[in-house]
Amino acid sequence: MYTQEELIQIAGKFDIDGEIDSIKALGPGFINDTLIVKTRPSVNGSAPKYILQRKNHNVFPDVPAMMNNIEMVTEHIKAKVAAEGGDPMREVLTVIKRNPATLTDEEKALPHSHLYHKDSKGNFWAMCLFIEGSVTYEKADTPALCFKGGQGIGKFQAQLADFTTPLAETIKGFHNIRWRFQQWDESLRADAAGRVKDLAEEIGWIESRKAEMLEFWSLVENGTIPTRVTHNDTKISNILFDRDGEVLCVIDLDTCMSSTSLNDFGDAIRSYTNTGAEDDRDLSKVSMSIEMFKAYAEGYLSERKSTLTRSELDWLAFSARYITFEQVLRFLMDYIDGDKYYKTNAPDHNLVRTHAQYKLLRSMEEQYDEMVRIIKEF
Ligand code: GN1
Ligand code: MG
Repeated sequence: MYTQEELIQIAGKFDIDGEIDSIKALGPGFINDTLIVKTRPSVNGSAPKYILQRKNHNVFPDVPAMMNNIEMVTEHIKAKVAAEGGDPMREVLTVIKRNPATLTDEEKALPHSHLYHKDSKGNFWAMCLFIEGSVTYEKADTPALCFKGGQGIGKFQAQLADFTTPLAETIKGFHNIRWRFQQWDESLRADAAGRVKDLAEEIGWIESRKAEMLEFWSLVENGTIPTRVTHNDTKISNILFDRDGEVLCVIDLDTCMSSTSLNDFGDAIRSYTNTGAEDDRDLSKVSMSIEMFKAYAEGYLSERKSTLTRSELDWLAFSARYITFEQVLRFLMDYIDGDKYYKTNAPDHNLVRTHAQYKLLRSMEEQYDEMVRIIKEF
């Protein structure tokens, strides 16, 4: 826990305009701590706000390299937006750098030290500009919103299609199911929280799908499915919309790195189309809305149809099952590990998430033929 004074001191390490008024928690992130920094109105009346984040260095072992990824990617998109006559301060995140006056000689010698602050407790902080008039959703309430979200992710991928500088891998094997199964075997063996004995059914859900998931991933490994710069965490709450429902920009770029574009599609379907919550205790509420699937796919393909390869199009519908399966595995694995990765609000929170995501996966499996048909239609 940090006091308001400590937070003000941390925020002061960054190059912000104006005097800090308050710093408060924002949003339900599972990994980082996110805060909003408000400033007092200046003489010209402006009072910019900032997003201050404590980056979770247990999850992201190299925060400086991650911040460098984010800086490079956002600069690339900024140039694109500006060239197209858009507003580079609203249509892409703006990384706020360190106030140069606060950088010590020791810090200056470290890589990318202008992009983060490491405090006396050993925690890492980074800042970006808050975009005024932006809204986020935890759940898509209309097909129109799904369509826009699909367009937004499609556009984001398109803006980065010609980005060729290698990006650091911020989390090893993030959406690599072969690696996840290695971690899984390790978790089962360790049984750190003594929970494995009660999880025979859930473990069966994972093991029974292992072969089909690895089969899909081997197509990425052998290059049949290409690798591109992707976001890797495209849940609906990671998009900022304006008040008219238009996409402003994609946020939470911590996992932006090289992977298959299919993961972005699959993860979006996992979150946009869920008729319930990701951690719904009432499983009767959870299912995949085919209407929302159709709307998202249409929006996404309106931006990407001509640039995706045959193999990407062929596996697009399956990617939703792949990522949802991976999420079931990750929540269950964290439950088995004793809740080390995701923030939880109850002792069984990760198990509740596991069940809810499994219900969603089942719903996708049941509607799979229809999903494939819809993609073909587009
Ligand atoms: C995490 O960072 P956040 O809270 O948007 C997680 C995603 C999961 C998601 C589940 C770095 O997303 O991979 O899909 O929770 N991010 C990381 O809601 O693990
Ligand atoms: Mg994230």
